[in-house]
Amino acid sequence: MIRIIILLLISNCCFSQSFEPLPGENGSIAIHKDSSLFIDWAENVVINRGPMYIEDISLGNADFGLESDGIGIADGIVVSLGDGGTAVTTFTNLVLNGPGYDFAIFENGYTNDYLELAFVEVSSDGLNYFRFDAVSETSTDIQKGNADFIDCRFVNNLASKYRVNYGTPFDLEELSGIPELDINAISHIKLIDVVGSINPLYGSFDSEGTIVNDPYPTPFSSSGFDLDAIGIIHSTLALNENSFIKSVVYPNPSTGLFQIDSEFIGLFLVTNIQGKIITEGALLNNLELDLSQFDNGLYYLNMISKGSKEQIKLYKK
Ligand SMILES: [Ca+2]
Ligand SMILES: [Ca+2]
Ligand SMILES: [Ca+2]
Repeated sequence: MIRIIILLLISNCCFSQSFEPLPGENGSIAIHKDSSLFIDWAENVVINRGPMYIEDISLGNADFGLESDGIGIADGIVVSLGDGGTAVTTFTNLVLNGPGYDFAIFENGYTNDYLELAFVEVSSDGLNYFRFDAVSETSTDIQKGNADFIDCRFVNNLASKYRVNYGTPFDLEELSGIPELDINAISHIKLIDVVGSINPLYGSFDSEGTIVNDPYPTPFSSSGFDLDAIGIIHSTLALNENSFIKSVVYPNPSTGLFQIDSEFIGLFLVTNIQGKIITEGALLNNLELDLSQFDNGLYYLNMISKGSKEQIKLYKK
C-alpha cells in the first residue's frame, strides 16, 4: 500500500504535462481532417508489418487493414503496423517547409486518450531518413496495457497524439540544417510503431533516452499504430497551382534549368524572395530559364505582356 502511495506521488510530482492539450482546448495543435489547410494527401504507402506481440512471434504479424486504407483523405479506416512495424508513404508533389506546420498524421484512437504511438521520419532521397525529436513524459513505472490511457499533454512529435479525425502536425523547420535532407523536397514520410513495452529489451526510446510507455502487449490482428492518412499542408502542388494558368513550368522544383511554356509574349523577370531582380529578358511563348548559378531556394517568375501578368513560384533545389 505504501509502495502504491509512493508511486502515485512520484507519478504526480515528477512528470510534467509540457505539451499541447486536447482538440478544442486552448493551445491545442490538433487539425481536423476537414481543415482547408490540407491541400493534398499521401498517395502511396508500403507497409512492413511487425509482429502482433514481439515477445511471441509465433502469433504472427499484425494483419488488420490494407495498404490502401492508409492513404487518401482521412476517413477513420486504417491499416495496422504491429509491434515495430513501418509505413513508408510517398507523394507525387513533394512536401516542403512552409510557414508553420507542413503535414499532419491521422490515427484512429476512439477516445481522446486511447493513443497508439509511432515515431516520424522524413527523407528527400528515399535512402537517408531523419527523425523528429520525439518526447514521451508518460511515467515508466507501470506498463500501459490495452485498456489504459495516455494523456496527449505528455507526448510531443509522436504520431498520433490525437483521436480519430484530428491530425497531429509536424513542422519540417525543426529538421533544418541537415546536409543530407532537403526540407523543401520531402519525398518520403516514414512511421515506425513504438513498441510500448517498458522492458528495455523490447521497448522504444524517445530522443531524450526515455522509454516510451504505450499500450502493450496488444496481441491481436490490429496491433500497433493504425495509419489512417497523412494530410499535406505545404507541397509543390501549390507552386504549380494558379487560377488563371497561362504558363506551365517544368520541372519545378528543378536543380537549375526550368522549361517555361507560356502564352505570354512580352517580358519576364525573376526575383528572389527579397524582391531583388536576378535575371530578366524577353519572353516569346517558350523559355529555358537557367538558375543554376543562383542559390537554392524560392524565386518568383513574373511574366508581363500587354494588359496581363502572371507570377509563378520557382523552387531551385
Ligand atoms: Ca514548416
Ligand atoms: Ca505500439
Ligand atoms: Ca484511411
